[in-house]
Amino acid sequence: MSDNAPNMAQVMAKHLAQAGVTHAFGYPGDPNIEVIEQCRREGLELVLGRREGTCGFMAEAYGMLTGKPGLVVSTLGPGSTSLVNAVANAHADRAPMVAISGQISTKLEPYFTHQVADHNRIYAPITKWTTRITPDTAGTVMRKALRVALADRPGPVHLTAAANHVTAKATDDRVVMPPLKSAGLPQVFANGGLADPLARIAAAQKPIILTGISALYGRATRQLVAFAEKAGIPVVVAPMSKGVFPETHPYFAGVVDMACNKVVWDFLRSADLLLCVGFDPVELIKAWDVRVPAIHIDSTPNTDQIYEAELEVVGDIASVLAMLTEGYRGQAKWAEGTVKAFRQSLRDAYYQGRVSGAMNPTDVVDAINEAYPNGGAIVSTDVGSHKLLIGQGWTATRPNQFLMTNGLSSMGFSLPAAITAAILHRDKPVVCTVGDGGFAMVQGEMRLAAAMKLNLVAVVFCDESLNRIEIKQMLKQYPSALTRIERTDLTKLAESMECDGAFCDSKAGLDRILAQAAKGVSRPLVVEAKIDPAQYVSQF
Ligand SMILES: Cc1ncc(C[n+]2csc(CCOP(=O)(O)OP(=O)(O)O)c2C)c(N)n1
Ligand SMILES: [Mg+2]
Repeated sequence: MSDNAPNMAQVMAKHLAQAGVTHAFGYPGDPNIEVIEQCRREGLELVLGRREGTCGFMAEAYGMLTGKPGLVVSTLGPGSTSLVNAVANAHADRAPMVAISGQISTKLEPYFTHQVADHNRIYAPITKWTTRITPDTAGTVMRKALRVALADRPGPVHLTAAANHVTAKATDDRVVMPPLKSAGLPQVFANGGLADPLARIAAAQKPIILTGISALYGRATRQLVAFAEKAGIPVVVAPMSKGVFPETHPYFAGVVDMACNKVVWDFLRSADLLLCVGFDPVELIKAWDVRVPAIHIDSTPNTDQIYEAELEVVGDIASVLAMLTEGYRGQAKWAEGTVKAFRQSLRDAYYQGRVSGAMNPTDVVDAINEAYPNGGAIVSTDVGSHKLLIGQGWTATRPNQFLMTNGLSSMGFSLPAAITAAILHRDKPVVCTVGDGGFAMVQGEMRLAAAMKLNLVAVVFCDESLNRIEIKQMLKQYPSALTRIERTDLTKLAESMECDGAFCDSKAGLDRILAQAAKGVSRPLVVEAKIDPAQYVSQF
């Protein structure tokens, strides 16, 4: 170790910068200021969310959109415990993340009580890897952290950096990048029967593709489209991966487990072979109830066993699909018209239950589709009744233009995720859709959006209800309990945070607001969209 050897925080920041990480989302406290400073010196843009939990969602969305680890930095004790929800969310959503928390100095940690929490016990169950980083392990731990966070399936790693270690000279200071992408020839696993996926597909009359986040994160869109077109197979998409297959494509066949889910499940049940292409069962809201033979095509083996697959083709999903397309010799399995008729039946179900004279939830989704046609915005959604609707109703045309949590499904995700999208894509409009409950959890972040001058529109589905749960109380004929939420005047709230605000209670009113907003906003805009939630009941 030479005199000018870097300190531990420098080694950490250098690894992150070399891995292509461009932003650090975080909240400060004594023991992490050295990490923050070294990230700054490495050229990372620092983003101060208003609490660690939302900083974590911002980092999660960074991982989703870029495929690089989202970096979030917290202090010890209350900072690290505040971050837990977002790290757990990234874990279930398979988003690559490096979360770094400070800690009291090592000589106090074993017995001291003030602000000391045992990170290992808190984070181990909700990360792919949790460890301490020390000056004599810094390079190796960072290399492993990056590799683990990015390896399939991706997810979060949590590192604890003690106050006395961050400034100490690192003895393990080599900065070496591990491979950050997957490659390699696929392996085929079969238990008797046909071990040739092409022969198995050839034997099927009505195969359907069910795709999901592993295909999205595996950047397999081009190959997926080519295969669906050549083999003439309809594609059903899992919610978080919306856009992995263009929803304007003649072979698009809906989103599973969102609004009108019965229609989509019945369609899947009508297949004689399912091709599960990067479909991650973490997205299933209900138990799997499809007794159709399946082929699992994924970057990881079918270790979940949520569905039975007679054949597994495991490898880089894009490469597997390219090989299948190359080798496919048959006719198109489905006529485009049949898929179109199915889409129409899904559409009809989607519009059921409208209340005339009121603004229905589908009106809000229609207004967004019309104001930003052809997938002309990056859209995020929160969790609740509105999510199930957006999940089915927003027309996503490209990958990485849609942000949703459907693994852990934590409320409060949408706004911080939209902020990340707006930071990364300043040229594109970003529309955050969110319920009034979820918005109330994180609305303080609008101040950050204003400070960063983001081109962001938050459309709040205002029904004075935690509707998704209130509906379930109604179905049990229970009274609403803990599910009514008082109205907030969102225009006043927005203005107090250097944003613009607008109120509407009709589709025409919302159309006017969004037509203007779609041209670009000089300040972030909060739209209080007062809806009648009655329509939701007929869709779920
Ligand atoms: C952090 C968190 N707490 C509670 C829940 C359970 N939950 C799911 S949806 C929902 C209601 C959401 O209400 P709102 O944001 O107003 O959306 P709406 O259902 O009304 O569209 C609740 C409480 C959750 N998913 N996440
Ligand atoms: Mg609500």
